[in-house]
Amino acid sequence: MPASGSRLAALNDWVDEVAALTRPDRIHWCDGSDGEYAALVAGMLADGTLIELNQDTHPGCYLHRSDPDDVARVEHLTFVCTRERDDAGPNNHWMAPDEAHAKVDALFEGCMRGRTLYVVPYCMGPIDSPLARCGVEITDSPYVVANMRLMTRTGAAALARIEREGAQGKPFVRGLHSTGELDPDRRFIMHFPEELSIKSYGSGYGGNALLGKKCHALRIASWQARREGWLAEHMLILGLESPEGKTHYVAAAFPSACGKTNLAMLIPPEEYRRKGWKVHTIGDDICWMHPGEDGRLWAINPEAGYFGVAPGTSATTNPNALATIRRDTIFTNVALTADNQPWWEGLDDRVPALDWQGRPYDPANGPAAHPNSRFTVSAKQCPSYSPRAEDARGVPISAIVFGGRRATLMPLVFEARDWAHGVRVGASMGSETTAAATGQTGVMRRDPMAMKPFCGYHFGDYFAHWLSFDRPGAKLPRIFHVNWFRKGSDGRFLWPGFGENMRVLEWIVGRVEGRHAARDSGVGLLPLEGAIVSPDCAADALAAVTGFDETRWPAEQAEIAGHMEAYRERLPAQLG
Ligand code: GTP
Ligand code: SPV
Ligand code: MN
Repeated sequence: MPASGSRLAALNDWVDEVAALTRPDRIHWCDGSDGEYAALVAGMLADGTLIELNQDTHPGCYLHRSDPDDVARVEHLTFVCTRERDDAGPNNHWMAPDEAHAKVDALFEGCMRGRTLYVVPYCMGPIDSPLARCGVEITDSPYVVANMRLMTRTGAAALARIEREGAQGKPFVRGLHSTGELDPDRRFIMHFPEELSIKSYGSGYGGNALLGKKCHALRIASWQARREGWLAEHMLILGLESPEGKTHYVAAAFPSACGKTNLAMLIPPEEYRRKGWKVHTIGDDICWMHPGEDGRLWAINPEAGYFGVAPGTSATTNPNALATIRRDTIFTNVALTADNQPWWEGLDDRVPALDWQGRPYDPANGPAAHPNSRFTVSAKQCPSYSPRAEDARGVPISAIVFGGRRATLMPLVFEARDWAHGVRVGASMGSETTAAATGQTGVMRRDPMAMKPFCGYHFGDYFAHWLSFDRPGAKLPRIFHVNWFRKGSDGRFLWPGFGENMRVLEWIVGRVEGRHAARDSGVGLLPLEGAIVSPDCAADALAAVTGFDETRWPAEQAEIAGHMEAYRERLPAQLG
Protein backbone atom coordinates (compact mmCIF):
# COMPACT_ATOMS: atom_id res chain seq x y z
CA MET A 1 0.00 0.00 0.00
CA PRO A 2 1.66 3.29 -0.99
CA ALA A 3 0.81 5.20 2.15
CA SER A 4 3.02 8.17 1.62
CA GLY A 5 2.21 10.64 -1.13
CA SER A 6 3.15 13.99 0.32
CA ARG A 7 6.18 15.90 1.53
CA LEU A 8 4.15 17.00 4.53
CA ALA A 9 4.58 14.61 7.44
CA ALA A 10 1.39 15.80 9.15
CA LEU A 11 -0.62 14.83 6.07
CA ASN A 12 1.06 11.45 5.62
CA ASP A 13 0.57 10.66 9.30
CA TRP A 14 -3.10 11.52 9.09
CA VAL A 15 -3.62 9.36 6.00
CA ASP A 16 -1.82 6.47 7.75
CA GLU A 17 -3.94 6.94 10.83
CA VAL A 18 -7.18 6.96 8.81
CA ALA A 19 -6.06 3.90 6.82
CA ALA A 20 -5.32 2.04 10.05
CA LEU A 21 -8.86 2.81 11.23
CA THR A 22 -10.78 2.25 7.98
CA ARG A 23 -8.68 -0.60 6.41
CA PRO A 24 -8.94 0.25 2.71
CA ASP A 25 -7.62 -2.22 0.09
CA ARG A 26 -5.87 0.61 -1.77
CA ILE A 27 -4.84 4.23 -1.25
CA HIS A 28 -4.96 6.67 -4.15
CA TRP A 29 -3.57 10.19 -3.93
CA CYS A 30 -5.55 12.31 -6.38
CA ASP A 31 -3.58 14.51 -8.77
CA GLY A 32 -6.66 16.14 -10.28
CA SER A 33 -5.62 15.24 -13.85
CA ASP A 34 -7.90 14.59 -16.82
CA GLY A 35 -6.62 11.03 -17.02
CA GLU A 36 -7.51 10.42 -13.41
CA TYR A 37 -11.03 11.79 -13.95
CA ALA A 38 -11.47 9.59 -17.04
CA ALA A 39 -10.37 6.52 -15.10
CA LEU A 40 -12.74 7.32 -12.22
CA VAL A 41 -15.64 7.73 -14.66
CA ALA A 42 -14.77 4.48 -16.43
CA GLY A 43 -14.77 2.66 -13.11
CA MET A 44 -18.11 4.12 -12.12
CA LEU A 45 -19.67 3.28 -15.49
CA ALA A 46 -18.43 -0.29 -15.07
CA ASP A 47 -19.93 -0.74 -11.61
CA GLY A 48 -23.17 1.16 -12.31
CA THR A 49 -22.45 4.17 -10.06
CA LEU A 50 -22.77 6.28 -13.21
CA ILE A 51 -25.00 5.82 -16.24
CA GLU A 52 -23.88 7.22 -19.56
CA LEU A 53 -26.23 9.87 -20.94
CA ASN A 54 -26.86 10.51 -24.64
CA GLN A 55 -23.35 11.47 -25.76
CA ASP A 56 -24.59 13.09 -28.99
CA THR A 57 -26.68 15.66 -27.14
CA HIS A 58 -24.74 15.66 -23.83
CA PRO A 59 -21.06 14.79 -24.37
CA GLY A 60 -19.20 13.91 -21.20
CA CYS A 61 -22.45 13.82 -19.18
CA TYR A 62 -23.42 11.09 -16.73
CA LEU A 63 -26.27 10.29 -14.37
CA HIS A 64 -25.90 9.11 -10.82
CA ARG A 65 -28.90 7.65 -9.00
CA SER A 66 -28.35 7.92 -5.29
CA ASP A 67 -29.85 5.70 -2.65
CA PRO A 68 -33.50 6.84 -2.36
CA ASP A 69 -32.87 7.48 1.36
CA ASP A 70 -29.90 9.73 0.60
CA VAL A 71 -31.10 12.65 -1.49
CA ALA A 72 -30.59 15.79 0.61
CA ARG A 73 -28.77 17.34 3.54
CA VAL A 74 -29.67 15.88 6.92
CA GLU A 75 -29.82 18.75 9.38
CA HIS A 76 -30.93 16.54 12.29
CA LEU A 77 -27.77 14.41 11.87
CA THR A 78 -25.40 17.38 11.48
CA PHE A 79 -23.44 18.37 14.59
CA VAL A 80 -21.07 21.11 15.67
CA CYS A 81 -18.80 19.59 18.31
CA THR A 82 -17.19 22.35 20.36
CA ARG A 83 -15.72 21.85 23.81
CA GLU A 84 -18.26 24.29 25.28
CA ARG A 85 -21.83 23.53 24.30
CA ASP A 86 -22.76 27.22 24.28
CA ASP A 87 -20.20 28.00 21.61
CA ALA A 88 -22.19 25.93 19.09
CA GLY A 89 -25.33 27.79 20.12
CA PRO A 90 -29.00 26.81 20.01
CA ASN A 91 -28.82 27.07 16.20
CA ASN A 92 -26.74 23.86 16.04
CA HIS A 93 -27.02 20.29 17.24
CA TRP A 94 -24.14 19.73 19.61
CA MET A 95 -22.17 16.79 20.85
CA ALA A 96 -19.04 16.81 23.06
CA PRO A 97 -15.95 16.27 20.86
CA ASP A 98 -14.80 13.09 22.65
CA GLU A 99 -18.23 11.54 22.43
CA ALA A 100 -18.62 12.53 18.79
CA HIS A 101 -15.22 11.12 17.81
CA ALA A 102 -15.94 7.86 19.64
CA LYS A 103 -19.38 7.52 18.07
CA VAL A 104 -18.30 8.18 14.52
CA ASP A 105 -14.93 6.39 14.71
CA ALA A 106 -16.80 3.22 15.68
CA LEU A 107 -18.63 3.53 12.36
CA PHE A 108 -15.44 4.26 10.40
CA GLU A 109 -13.72 1.18 11.84
CA GLY A 110 -12.95 -1.15 8.92
CA CYS A 111 -15.52 0.62 6.70
CA MET A 112 -13.17 0.86 3.69
CA ARG A 113 -12.42 -2.89 3.46
CA GLY A 114 -12.65 -3.81 -0.22
CA ARG A 115 -12.65 -0.14 -1.17
CA THR A 116 -10.14 2.46 -2.30
CA LEU A 117 -9.24 5.32 0.01
CA TYR A 118 -8.89 8.50 -2.05
CA VAL A 119 -6.87 11.45 -0.76
CA VAL A 120 -8.25 14.65 -2.29
CA PRO A 121 -6.21 17.82 -1.65
CA TYR A 122 -8.26 20.89 -2.54
CA CYS A 123 -8.12 24.66 -2.42
CA MET A 124 -11.19 26.79 -1.72
CA GLY A 125 -10.66 29.94 -3.75
CA PRO A 126 -8.20 30.94 -6.48
CA ILE A 127 -5.05 28.93 -5.90
CA ASP A 128 -2.87 32.07 -5.60
CA SER A 129 -5.30 34.03 -3.42
CA PRO A 130 -4.35 34.98 0.14
CA LEU A 131 -8.09 34.74 0.90
CA ALA A 132 -8.25 31.07 -0.21
CA ARG A 133 -8.00 28.16 2.26
CA CYS A 134 -7.04 24.56 1.73
CA GLY A 135 -8.24 21.22 2.93
CA VAL A 136 -7.86 17.53 2.28
CA GLU A 137 -10.83 15.21 1.96
CA ILE A 138 -10.32 11.50 2.47
CA THR A 139 -13.19 9.55 0.95
CA ASP A 140 -14.05 6.06 -0.28
CA SER A 141 -16.48 7.39 -2.89
CA PRO A 142 -15.27 7.88 -6.47
CA TYR A 143 -18.48 9.89 -7.06
CA VAL A 144 -17.34 12.31 -4.35
CA VAL A 145 -13.84 12.53 -5.88
CA ALA A 146 -15.30 13.33 -9.31
CA ASN A 147 -17.69 15.94 -7.87
CA MET A 148 -14.92 17.52 -5.77
CA ARG A 149 -12.86 17.88 -8.94
CA LEU A 150 -15.68 19.82 -10.58
CA MET A 151 -16.55 21.87 -7.48
CA THR A 152 -13.09 22.81 -6.14
CA ARG A 153 -9.52 23.30 -7.27
CA THR A 154 -8.18 19.83 -6.54
CA GLY A 155 -4.95 18.03 -7.20
CA ALA A 156 -1.27 18.83 -7.55
CA ALA A 157 -1.47 22.64 -7.26
CA ALA A 158 -3.61 22.38 -4.12
CA LEU A 159 -1.25 19.82 -2.61
CA ALA A 160 1.73 22.06 -3.33
CA ARG A 161 0.04 24.94 -1.49
CA ILE A 162 -0.87 22.68 1.43
CA GLU A 163 2.75 21.52 1.68
CA ARG A 164 4.09 25.06 1.46
CA GLU A 165 1.70 26.32 4.11
CA GLY A 166 2.26 23.22 6.22
CA ALA A 167 5.99 23.97 6.28
CA GLN A 168 5.06 27.37 7.77
CA GLY A 169 2.91 25.69 10.42
CA LYS A 170 -0.39 26.63 8.81
CA PRO A 171 -2.94 23.82 9.12
CA PHE A 172 -5.24 22.43 6.44
CA VAL A 173 -8.83 21.38 7.14
CA ARG A 174 -9.12 17.62 7.53
CA GLY A 175 -12.28 16.03 6.20
CA LEU A 176 -12.90 12.33 6.55
CA HIS A 177 -15.78 10.83 4.60
CA SER A 178 -17.20 7.39 3.95
CA THR A 179 -20.47 6.45 2.34
CA GLY A 180 -20.55 3.59 4.84
CA GLU A 181 -23.69 1.52 4.30
CA LEU A 182 -25.87 4.54 3.34
CA ASP A 183 -28.01 3.62 6.32
CA PRO A 184 -29.84 6.73 7.65
CA ASP A 185 -29.52 5.22 11.13
CA ARG A 186 -25.75 5.09 10.76
CA ARG A 187 -25.23 8.58 9.40
CA PHE A 188 -23.51 11.58 11.01
CA ILE A 189 -22.05 14.82 9.73
CA MET A 190 -19.72 15.98 12.53
CA HIS A 191 -17.77 19.23 12.67
CA PHE A 192 -14.89 19.97 15.03
CA PRO A 193 -14.15 23.66 14.43
CA GLU A 194 -11.53 23.84 17.19
CA GLU A 195 -9.63 21.02 15.45
CA LEU A 196 -10.40 22.24 11.92
CA SER A 197 -11.77 18.81 11.12
CA ILE A 198 -14.89 17.14 9.75
CA LYS A 199 -16.09 13.54 9.93
CA SER A 200 -18.96 12.54 7.68
CA TYR A 201 -20.35 9.01 7.57
CA GLY A 202 -23.18 7.25 5.80
CA SER A 203 -24.22 9.68 3.04
CA GLY A 204 -23.01 10.30 -0.48
CA TYR A 205 -25.19 13.38 -1.06
CA GLY A 206 -23.64 16.77 -1.94
CA GLY A 207 -23.83 18.91 1.17
CA ASN A 208 -23.16 15.88 3.40
CA ALA A 209 -20.29 14.41 1.39
CA LEU A 210 -18.53 17.08 -0.70
CA LEU A 211 -16.77 18.33 2.40
CA GLY A 212 -15.18 21.41 0.80
CA LYS A 213 -18.62 22.92 0.33
CA LYS A 214 -20.99 23.42 3.27
CA CYS A 215 -18.89 21.61 5.90
CA HIS A 216 -15.59 23.42 5.24
CA ALA A 217 -16.45 26.61 3.33
CA LEU A 218 -19.34 27.52 5.65
CA ARG A 219 -19.38 25.71 9.02
CA ILE A 220 -15.63 25.54 9.65
CA ALA A 221 -14.85 28.73 7.70
CA SER A 222 -17.50 30.78 9.52
CA TRP A 223 -15.79 29.80 12.78
CA GLN A 224 -12.36 30.79 11.45
CA ALA A 225 -13.79 33.97 9.92
CA ARG A 226 -15.08 35.15 13.28
CA ARG A 227 -11.69 34.69 14.88
CA GLU A 228 -9.87 36.35 12.01
CA GLY A 229 -12.25 39.21 11.23
CA TRP A 230 -13.93 38.16 7.97
CA LEU A 231 -17.22 36.58 6.85
CA ALA A 232 -18.02 33.17 5.31
CA GLU A 233 -21.53 33.38 3.90
CA HIS A 234 -24.18 31.39 1.99
CA MET A 235 -24.24 33.95 -0.83
CA LEU A 236 -24.00 34.21 -4.59
CA ILE A 237 -21.79 36.92 -6.06
CA LEU A 238 -22.59 38.70 -9.32
CA GLY A 239 -21.24 41.69 -11.19
CA LEU A 240 -23.79 44.09 -12.68
CA GLU A 241 -22.27 46.14 -15.49
CA SER A 242 -24.08 49.33 -16.49
CA PRO A 243 -24.21 50.80 -20.01
CA GLU A 244 -21.49 53.24 -18.85
CA GLY A 245 -19.21 50.27 -18.20
CA LYS A 246 -19.24 50.54 -14.39
CA THR A 247 -19.54 47.17 -12.61
CA HIS A 248 -21.08 46.82 -9.14
CA TYR A 249 -20.60 43.54 -7.32
CA VAL A 250 -23.59 42.25 -5.38
CA ALA A 251 -23.62 39.39 -2.84
CA ALA A 252 -26.97 37.78 -2.04
CA ALA A 253 -27.97 35.31 0.66
CA PHE A 254 -31.08 33.24 -0.04
CA PRO A 255 -31.76 29.93 1.72
CA SER A 256 -31.22 26.62 -0.06
CA ALA A 257 -33.27 26.29 -3.27
CA CYS A 258 -34.44 29.92 -3.06
CA GLY A 259 -32.84 31.35 -6.19
CA LYS A 260 -29.08 31.99 -5.78
CA THR A 261 -27.95 30.09 -8.88
CA ASN A 262 -30.69 31.67 -10.96
CA LEU A 263 -29.88 35.23 -9.88
CA ALA A 264 -26.13 34.67 -10.28
CA MET A 265 -26.63 33.61 -13.93
CA LEU A 266 -29.36 36.12 -14.78
CA ILE A 267 -29.70 37.31 -18.38
CA PRO A 268 -31.19 40.83 -18.44
CA PRO A 269 -34.43 41.39 -20.40
CA GLU A 270 -33.97 42.44 -24.04
CA GLU A 271 -34.51 46.18 -23.39
CA TYR A 272 -31.70 46.14 -20.80
CA ARG A 273 -29.37 44.14 -23.04
CA ARG A 274 -29.94 46.63 -25.85
CA LYS A 275 -28.86 49.46 -23.57
CA GLY A 276 -25.73 47.55 -22.58
CA TRP A 277 -26.50 46.06 -19.16
CA LYS A 278 -24.62 42.83 -18.42
CA VAL A 279 -24.56 40.33 -15.56
CA HIS A 280 -21.29 38.55 -14.75
CA THR A 281 -21.31 35.43 -12.59
CA ILE A 282 -18.70 35.15 -9.84
CA GLY A 283 -20.31 32.51 -7.61
CA ASP A 284 -23.67 30.87 -6.95
CA ASP A 285 -23.58 29.57 -3.38
CA ILE A 286 -20.72 30.66 -1.11
CA CYS A 287 -18.95 33.98 -0.54
CA TRP A 288 -15.93 34.78 1.63
CA MET A 289 -15.67 38.50 2.38
CA HIS A 290 -12.68 40.27 3.89
CA PRO A 291 -12.36 43.94 4.84
CA GLY A 292 -9.78 45.48 2.54
CA GLU A 293 -7.30 48.25 3.26
CA ASP A 294 -9.65 50.63 1.44
CA GLY A 295 -12.42 49.88 3.97
CA ARG A 296 -14.53 47.96 1.47
CA LEU A 297 -15.47 44.28 1.71
CA TRP A 298 -13.61 42.15 -0.85
CA ALA A 299 -15.16 38.84 -1.82
CA ILE A 300 -14.07 35.59 -3.39
CA ASN A 301 -16.11 32.58 -4.43
CA PRO A 302 -14.29 29.70 -2.74
CA GLU A 303 -15.83 27.20 -5.16
CA ALA A 304 -14.91 26.35 -8.75
CA GLY A 305 -18.18 24.72 -9.83
CA TYR A 306 -21.93 24.66 -9.42
CA PHE A 307 -23.96 22.04 -7.56
CA GLY A 308 -27.25 23.38 -8.85
CA VAL A 309 -30.92 22.50 -8.45
CA ALA A 310 -32.18 20.88 -11.69
CA PRO A 311 -36.00 21.23 -11.41
CA GLY A 312 -37.22 24.55 -12.75
CA THR A 313 -34.09 25.08 -14.88
CA SER A 314 -35.16 25.83 -18.46
CA ALA A 315 -34.42 27.87 -21.56
CA THR A 316 -36.75 30.57 -20.29
CA THR A 317 -35.85 30.59 -16.58
CA ASN A 318 -32.06 30.07 -16.76
CA PRO A 319 -30.59 29.76 -20.27
CA ASN A 320 -27.05 30.26 -18.94
CA ALA A 321 -27.39 27.22 -16.68
CA LEU A 322 -28.79 25.18 -19.53
CA ALA A 323 -25.84 26.13 -21.76
CA THR A 324 -23.44 25.33 -18.90
CA ILE A 325 -24.69 21.77 -18.42
CA ARG A 326 -24.76 20.66 -22.04
CA ARG A 327 -21.43 18.86 -21.62
CA ASP A 328 -19.09 17.43 -18.96
CA THR A 329 -21.72 17.43 -16.23
CA ILE A 330 -22.70 14.92 -13.57
CA PHE A 331 -26.45 14.79 -12.99
CA THR A 332 -27.80 13.32 -9.78
CA ASN A 333 -31.35 11.97 -9.40
CA VAL A 334 -32.83 13.48 -12.57
CA ALA A 335 -35.23 11.62 -14.88
CA LEU A 336 -34.41 10.26 -18.35
CA THR A 337 -36.08 10.66 -21.72
CA ALA A 338 -36.49 7.63 -24.02
CA ASP A 339 -33.28 8.67 -25.83
CA ASN A 340 -31.29 8.95 -22.61
CA GLN A 341 -31.26 12.68 -22.14
CA PRO A 342 -31.52 14.17 -18.65
CA TRP A 343 -34.96 15.57 -17.82
CA TRP A 344 -36.68 17.30 -14.91
CA GLU A 345 -39.93 19.09 -14.14
CA GLY A 346 -39.96 22.54 -15.71
CA LEU A 347 -37.37 21.73 -18.41
CA ASP A 348 -39.78 21.33 -21.32
CA ASP A 349 -42.97 19.49 -22.27
CA ARG A 350 -41.41 16.16 -23.19
CA VAL A 351 -42.61 13.16 -21.21
CA PRO A 352 -39.78 11.28 -19.48
CA ALA A 353 -39.33 7.53 -19.87
CA LEU A 354 -37.69 6.75 -16.53
CA ASP A 355 -37.97 8.53 -13.19
CA TRP A 356 -35.07 9.38 -10.87
CA GLN A 357 -35.13 5.88 -9.40
CA GLY A 358 -34.97 4.27 -12.85
CA ARG A 359 -38.60 3.15 -12.79
CA PRO A 360 -40.83 3.62 -15.84
CA TYR A 361 -42.28 7.08 -15.35
CA ASP A 362 -45.68 7.04 -13.64
CA PRO A 363 -47.10 10.34 -12.34
CA ALA A 364 -48.67 8.35 -9.50
CA ASN A 365 -45.13 7.93 -8.08
CA GLY A 366 -44.64 11.71 -7.81
CA PRO A 367 -42.24 13.92 -9.75
CA ALA A 368 -40.06 12.24 -12.38
CA ALA A 369 -36.94 14.04 -11.19
CA HIS A 370 -36.32 14.24 -7.46
CA PRO A 371 -37.23 17.78 -6.31
CA ASN A 372 -33.65 18.10 -5.02
CA SER A 373 -32.05 16.58 -8.12
CA ARG A 374 -28.85 18.41 -9.05
CA PHE A 375 -26.18 19.03 -11.66
CA THR A 376 -22.46 19.30 -10.91
CA VAL A 377 -20.41 21.24 -13.39
CA SER A 378 -17.27 23.37 -13.67
CA ALA A 379 -18.01 27.11 -13.32
CA LYS A 380 -15.82 27.82 -16.34
CA GLN A 381 -18.49 26.36 -18.63
CA CYS A 382 -20.99 29.09 -17.72
CA PRO A 383 -21.31 31.65 -20.55
CA SER A 384 -21.61 34.48 -18.00
CA TYR A 385 -18.65 33.31 -15.86
CA SER A 386 -16.55 36.33 -14.95
CA PRO A 387 -12.75 36.28 -15.26
CA ARG A 388 -12.82 38.27 -12.00
CA ALA A 389 -13.84 35.03 -10.25
CA GLU A 390 -10.21 33.98 -10.66
CA ASP A 391 -8.85 37.28 -9.29
CA ALA A 392 -6.71 36.59 -6.22
CA ARG A 393 -7.83 39.90 -4.63
CA GLY A 394 -11.52 39.13 -5.04
CA VAL A 395 -14.12 41.76 -5.98
CA PRO A 396 -15.36 44.76 -3.94
CA ILE A 397 -18.97 44.37 -2.80
CA SER A 398 -21.36 47.33 -3.31
CA ALA A 399 -24.57 45.72 -2.02
CA ILE A 400 -25.59 42.79 0.15
CA VAL A 401 -29.03 41.33 -0.50
CA PHE A 402 -30.95 39.07 1.86
CA GLY A 403 -34.03 37.21 0.69
CA GLY A 404 -36.41 34.43 1.55
CA ARG A 405 -39.24 32.44 0.10
CA ARG A 406 -42.25 34.17 1.62
CA ALA A 407 -45.73 33.71 0.13
CA THR A 408 -47.00 36.68 2.15
CA LEU A 409 -46.01 39.99 3.70
CA MET A 410 -42.40 40.56 2.62
CA PRO A 411 -42.28 42.99 -0.33
CA LEU A 412 -40.40 42.51 -3.58
CA VAL A 413 -37.56 44.74 -2.37
CA PHE A 414 -36.63 47.16 0.37
CA GLU A 415 -33.44 48.71 1.66
CA ALA A 416 -32.22 48.72 5.22
CA ARG A 417 -31.75 52.14 6.80
CA ASP A 418 -28.15 51.47 7.83
CA TRP A 419 -25.74 48.60 8.53
CA ALA A 420 -27.17 47.76 11.97
CA HIS A 421 -30.70 47.74 10.57
CA GLY A 422 -29.46 45.55 7.71
CA VAL A 423 -27.96 43.08 10.16
CA ARG A 424 -31.32 43.04 11.97
CA VAL A 425 -33.08 42.39 8.65
CA GLY A 426 -30.72 39.50 7.86
CA ALA A 427 -31.01 38.08 11.36
CA SER A 428 -34.81 38.15 11.08
CA MET A 429 -35.01 36.41 7.71
CA GLY A 430 -37.80 33.92 7.28
CA SER A 431 -38.25 31.39 4.49
CA GLU A 432 -40.35 28.38 3.61
CA THR A 433 -38.38 25.13 3.76
CA THR A 434 -37.40 23.37 0.51
CA ALA A 435 -36.32 19.91 -0.69
CA ALA A 436 -32.62 20.78 -0.22
CA ALA A 437 -32.82 19.29 3.28
CA THR A 438 -34.80 16.25 4.42
CA GLY A 439 -38.03 16.99 6.28
CA GLN A 440 -41.26 18.78 5.50
CA THR A 441 -41.17 21.40 2.74
CA GLY A 442 -43.10 24.66 2.61
CA VAL A 443 -42.89 25.32 6.35
CA MET A 444 -42.00 28.90 7.32
CA ARG A 445 -38.93 29.00 9.54
CA ARG A 446 -36.44 31.66 10.56
CA ASP A 447 -33.22 31.26 8.60
CA PRO A 448 -30.94 34.16 9.59
CA MET A 449 -28.72 35.26 6.70
CA ALA A 450 -29.63 31.89 5.04
CA MET A 451 -27.10 30.43 7.51
CA LYS A 452 -29.36 28.46 9.89
CA PRO A 453 -27.99 25.12 8.64
CA PHE A 454 -24.46 26.41 8.08
CA CYS A 455 -23.25 28.76 10.82
CA GLY A 456 -20.58 26.89 12.79
CA TYR A 457 -21.13 28.82 16.02
CA HIS A 458 -23.64 30.62 18.26
CA PHE A 459 -25.96 32.89 16.27
CA GLY A 460 -25.72 35.57 18.99
CA ASP A 461 -21.94 35.74 18.45
CA TYR A 462 -22.52 35.65 14.69
CA PHE A 463 -24.85 38.67 14.74
CA ALA A 464 -22.35 40.54 16.95
CA HIS A 465 -19.60 39.67 14.48
CA TRP A 466 -21.64 41.12 11.63
CA LEU A 467 -22.27 44.31 13.62
CA SER A 468 -18.54 44.64 14.35
CA PHE A 469 -17.78 45.49 10.71
CA ASP A 470 -19.37 48.92 11.22
CA ARG A 471 -16.30 50.77 12.45
CA PRO A 472 -14.41 53.94 11.60
CA GLY A 473 -12.96 53.86 8.09
CA ALA A 474 -15.29 51.09 6.90
CA LYS A 475 -16.98 51.61 3.51
CA LEU A 476 -19.64 48.97 3.90
CA PRO A 477 -22.04 47.72 1.24
CA ARG A 478 -25.65 48.86 1.46
CA ILE A 479 -28.05 46.12 2.62
CA PHE A 480 -31.30 45.12 0.88
CA HIS A 481 -33.99 42.46 1.20
CA VAL A 482 -35.87 40.83 -1.68
CA ASN A 483 -38.68 38.31 -2.06
CA TRP A 484 -39.34 36.72 -5.46
CA PHE A 485 -41.94 34.36 -4.02
CA ARG A 486 -45.00 36.40 -2.99
CA LYS A 487 -48.20 34.63 -4.00
CA GLY A 488 -51.64 35.89 -4.91
CA SER A 489 -54.91 34.50 -3.58
CA ASP A 490 -54.88 32.04 -6.51
CA GLY A 491 -51.64 30.56 -5.18
CA ARG A 492 -49.56 31.78 -8.12
CA PHE A 493 -46.40 33.86 -7.92
CA LEU A 494 -47.19 37.56 -8.27
CA TRP A 495 -43.77 38.52 -9.59
CA PRO A 496 -42.45 36.92 -12.83
CA GLY A 497 -38.96 36.49 -11.35
CA PHE A 498 -35.86 35.13 -13.11
CA GLY A 499 -34.66 37.60 -15.84
CA GLU A 500 -37.22 40.15 -14.62
CA ASN A 501 -35.30 40.30 -11.33
CA MET A 502 -32.91 42.52 -13.29
CA ARG A 503 -35.36 45.36 -12.64
CA VAL A 504 -34.84 44.93 -8.92
CA LEU A 505 -31.05 44.72 -9.30
CA GLU A 506 -31.13 47.94 -11.29
CA TRP A 507 -33.06 49.66 -8.48
CA ILE A 508 -30.52 48.34 -5.97
CA VAL A 509 -27.47 49.73 -7.80
CA GLY A 510 -29.47 52.90 -8.49
CA ARG A 511 -29.81 53.29 -4.71
CA VAL A 512 -26.10 52.63 -4.22
CA GLU A 513 -25.31 55.36 -6.74
CA GLY A 514 -27.88 57.74 -5.29
CA ARG A 515 -30.03 57.75 -8.43
CA HIS A 516 -33.28 56.45 -6.90
CA ALA A 517 -35.38 57.92 -4.12
CA ALA A 518 -37.18 55.70 -1.60
CA ARG A 519 -39.95 56.00 0.97
CA ASP A 520 -39.69 54.81 4.54
CA SER A 521 -42.01 52.14 5.93
CA GLY A 522 -42.10 49.86 8.95
CA VAL A 523 -39.97 47.26 7.24
CA GLY A 524 -37.49 49.62 5.56
CA LEU A 525 -37.00 51.86 2.52
CA LEU A 526 -39.36 50.99 -0.36
CA PRO A 527 -39.16 51.95 -4.04
CA LEU A 528 -41.37 54.85 -5.09
CA GLU A 529 -44.45 53.97 -7.09
CA GLY A 530 -43.51 53.29 -10.73
CA ALA A 531 -39.80 52.84 -9.97
CA ILE A 532 -40.03 49.12 -10.65
CA VAL A 533 -42.40 47.88 -13.37
CA SER A 534 -42.46 44.75 -15.51
CA PRO A 535 -44.36 43.97 -18.71
CA ASP A 536 -45.01 40.52 -17.19
CA CYS A 537 -46.63 41.87 -14.02
CA ALA A 538 -50.08 43.46 -14.10
CA ALA A 539 -50.66 46.72 -12.21
CA ASP A 540 -52.63 45.18 -9.33
CA ALA A 541 -50.07 42.36 -8.88
CA LEU A 542 -47.26 44.92 -8.98
CA ALA A 543 -48.92 47.06 -6.34
CA ALA A 544 -49.43 44.02 -4.13
CA VAL A 545 -45.90 42.68 -4.53
CA THR A 546 -44.05 45.99 -4.07
CA GLY A 547 -46.24 47.26 -1.25
CA PHE A 548 -46.02 46.59 2.45
CA ASP A 549 -49.03 45.90 4.66
CA GLU A 550 -48.22 47.89 7.82
CA THR A 551 -51.14 46.32 9.70
CA ARG A 552 -49.38 42.93 9.63
CA TRP A 553 -46.03 44.27 10.80
CA PRO A 554 -46.61 44.11 14.56
CA ALA A 555 -47.42 40.39 14.38
CA GLU A 556 -44.29 39.71 12.31
CA GLN A 557 -42.17 41.75 14.71
CA ALA A 558 -43.53 39.80 17.66
CA GLU A 559 -42.64 36.56 15.92
CA ILE A 560 -39.13 37.82 15.19
CA ALA A 561 -38.70 38.84 18.82
CA GLY A 562 -39.76 35.34 19.85
CA HIS A 563 -37.19 33.85 17.51
CA MET A 564 -34.39 36.11 18.84
CA GLU A 565 -35.25 34.97 22.36
CA ALA A 566 -33.44 31.68 21.66
CA TYR A 567 -30.14 33.58 21.31
CA ARG A 568 -30.80 35.93 24.22
CA GLU A 569 -27.69 35.00 26.22
CA ARG A 570 -25.34 36.22 23.51
CA LEU A 571 -27.60 38.54 21.54
CA PRO A 572 -26.02 41.95 20.94
CA ALA A 573 -28.03 44.81 22.51
CA GLN A 574 -28.66 46.33 19.07
CA LEU A 575 -30.77 43.28 18.12
CA GLY A 576 -32.57 42.89 21.43
P1 GTP B 1 -29.12 25.89 -3.41
O1 GTP B 1 -28.21 25.35 -4.47
O2 GTP B 1 -29.90 24.83 -2.72
O3 GTP B 1 -28.41 26.74 -2.42
O4 GTP B 1 -30.27 26.74 -4.17
P2 GTP B 1 -30.29 28.19 -4.85
O5 GTP B 1 -30.50 29.23 -3.82
O6 GTP B 1 -29.12 28.34 -5.76
O7 GTP B 1 -31.64 28.13 -5.73
P3 GTP B 1 -31.86 28.03 -7.30
O8 GTP B 1 -31.41 29.25 -8.02
O9 GTP B 1 -31.32 26.73 -7.77
O10 GTP B 1 -33.45 28.00 -7.38
C1 GTP B 1 -34.20 27.03 -6.68
C2 GTP B 1 -35.58 26.91 -7.29
O11 GTP B 1 -36.24 28.18 -7.24
C3 GTP B 1 -35.54 26.50 -8.76
O12 GTP B 1 -36.57 25.57 -9.00
C4 GTP B 1 -35.77 27.78 -9.50
O13 GTP B 1 -36.38 27.57 -10.74
C5 GTP B 1 -36.66 28.57 -8.53
N1 GTP B 1 -36.45 30.04 -8.69
C6 GTP B 1 -35.26 30.68 -8.77
N2 GTP B 1 -35.43 32.00 -8.98
C7 GTP B 1 -36.77 32.21 -9.02
C8 GTP B 1 -37.59 33.37 -9.20
O14 GTP B 1 -37.11 34.49 -9.39
N3 GTP B 1 -38.94 33.18 -9.17
C9 GTP B 1 -39.49 31.95 -8.98
N4 GTP B 1 -40.81 31.84 -8.97
N5 GTP B 1 -38.75 30.82 -8.81
C10 GTP B 1 -37.42 30.96 -8.82
C1 SPV C 1 -27.87 23.90 -0.27
O1 SPV C 1 -28.61 23.04 0.24
O2 SPV C 1 -27.81 25.07 0.11
C2 SPV C 1 -27.02 23.51 -1.42
C3 SPV C 1 -26.93 22.10 -1.75
O3 SPV C 1 -26.37 24.36 -2.01
S1 SPV C 1 -25.83 21.28 -0.66
O4 SPV C 1 -24.50 21.35 -1.25
O5 SPV C 1 -26.28 19.91 -0.57
O6 SPV C 1 -25.82 21.93 0.62
MN1 MN D 1 -26.74 26.40 -1.14
